[in-house]
Amino acid sequence: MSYDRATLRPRWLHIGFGAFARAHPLFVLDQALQADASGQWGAVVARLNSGQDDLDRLDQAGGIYHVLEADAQGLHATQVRCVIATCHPARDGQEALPRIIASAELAVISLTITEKGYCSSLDGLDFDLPVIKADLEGARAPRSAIGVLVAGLAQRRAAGHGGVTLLACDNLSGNGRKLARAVGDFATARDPDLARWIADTCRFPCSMVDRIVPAMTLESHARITAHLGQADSSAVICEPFLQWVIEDDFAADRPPLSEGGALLVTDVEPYEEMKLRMLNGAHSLLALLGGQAGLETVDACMADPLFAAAVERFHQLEAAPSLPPLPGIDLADYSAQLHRRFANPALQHRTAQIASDTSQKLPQRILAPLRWHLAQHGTVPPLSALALASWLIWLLGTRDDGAALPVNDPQAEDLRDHLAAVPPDGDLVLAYLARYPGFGPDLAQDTRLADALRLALHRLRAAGVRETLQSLLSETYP
Ligand code: NAI
Ligand code: CS2
Repeated sequence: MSYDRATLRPRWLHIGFGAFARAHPLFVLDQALQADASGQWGAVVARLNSGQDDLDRLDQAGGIYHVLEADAQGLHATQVRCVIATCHPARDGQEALPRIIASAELAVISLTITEKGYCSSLDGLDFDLPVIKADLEGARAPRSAIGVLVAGLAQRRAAGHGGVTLLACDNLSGNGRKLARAVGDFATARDPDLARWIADTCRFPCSMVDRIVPAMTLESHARITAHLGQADSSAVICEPFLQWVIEDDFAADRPPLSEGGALLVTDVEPYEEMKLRMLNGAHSLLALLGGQAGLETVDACMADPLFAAAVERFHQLEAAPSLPPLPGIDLADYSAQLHRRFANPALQHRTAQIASDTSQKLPQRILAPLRWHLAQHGTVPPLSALALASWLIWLLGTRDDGAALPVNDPQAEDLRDHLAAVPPDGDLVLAYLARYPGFGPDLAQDTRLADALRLALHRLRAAGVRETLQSLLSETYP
């Protein structure tokens, strides 16, 4: 049912108005409002560093945009109308976002700021990051999402308003807890009383978010224009599937998210781990190995029996065994559904996109299940080892056919410098284990992992991805 936009109030702030935000949290909010708009849950959307143009274009379109679900049958368009204002610090001033966070009406802040936006190491806020150092020095207005949140929450407390719900929607294990920790660490460094107020009054529910939303391209914009009969520069194309499982832990009013299709539960972790290890783990496997083999999209990988078989084996023998049972969910069915979703030819989801920020993705996707295998069986799952070795090859720079690999990662420069310092007869794997922080102290010193990575690297370099997969898939597991 349509709702009256004029009645909406700025009650929900979304930080990180990228492709995913449009097709997932804001889409769900719009669906929720269609079911029940009595809570007046209007959204303000923001970006922090780049993308001011995106917000200007959304303003020009009156805050309304389309989400186009795509599959082999074609496109299905839905209008999203819940955005009532936009905010960008470069356009509206550095004080604008903290002011919105401090406003009495605001109740929810959701975030899709990518994994690196949480500015966290394996152990809380990463105080070594230049942006965090500068934000904490306080000589200028904060630029990191964490710094902006804390500045806004400080103003909110000073204004005497209650706490808000900070809803993390990025692909991280325990995303709400990570956000709470980063915000808490930052606030503690600024003002321990503020940190206590945040811990006492704000809530940071974890959430599992799922919908494949590839980055937009000129071709996808042209498809949308042809379909709608007009351009919509804020529109996105995504898959029809959508899942959002949210920990039912809100500070004050809760928007009617169940009515929008979200599932509210007491414990999100089993859903999160299932999705991160099965979907995202397989995505990273395909992105790294497929990209190294020269395959440009996920559906092209799935159309290749070798890669499809690798995903099946990865699901069955590497990801699924590491997961606790989840009542009502059959992991074999979930795997089959993922096969179909990955094979969607209408998405053109690029392996290079998924391979970006791999340093931020490996811990929750590949290394957590790998740790489980080491602890339970003392073995390193071979496809996971291959994915890790492939990323080392990405860092070294060339695909199997000699073309350059398009690395886009916040830790790439540091890792590459470190790898470049290894002499020709030196041990690249040891340098990789010692330098990439995602391994953590336990894995960095694990000789079983070092051996498995040396073997995987040797196979990939000597035979390339295809031949390595072929022989690996004919072997039985250790
Ligand atoms: P995008 O590139 O379209 O948007 C990224 C957003 O994050 C932008 O608003 C950008 O300004 C912001 N951002 C980037 N780095 C930041 C930083 N250091 N600090 C603060 N903000 C920063 O990407 P997209 O597709 O919207 O994905 C964003 C995140 O959403 C992903 O990293 C993932 O965690 C989550 N997600 C994405 C899915 C997808 O299929 N695209 C599905 C499930 C989750
Ligand atoms: C992908 C995810 O880019 C990536 O790293 O694995 O964004 C994936 O598309 C989503 O998590 C699907 O929900």
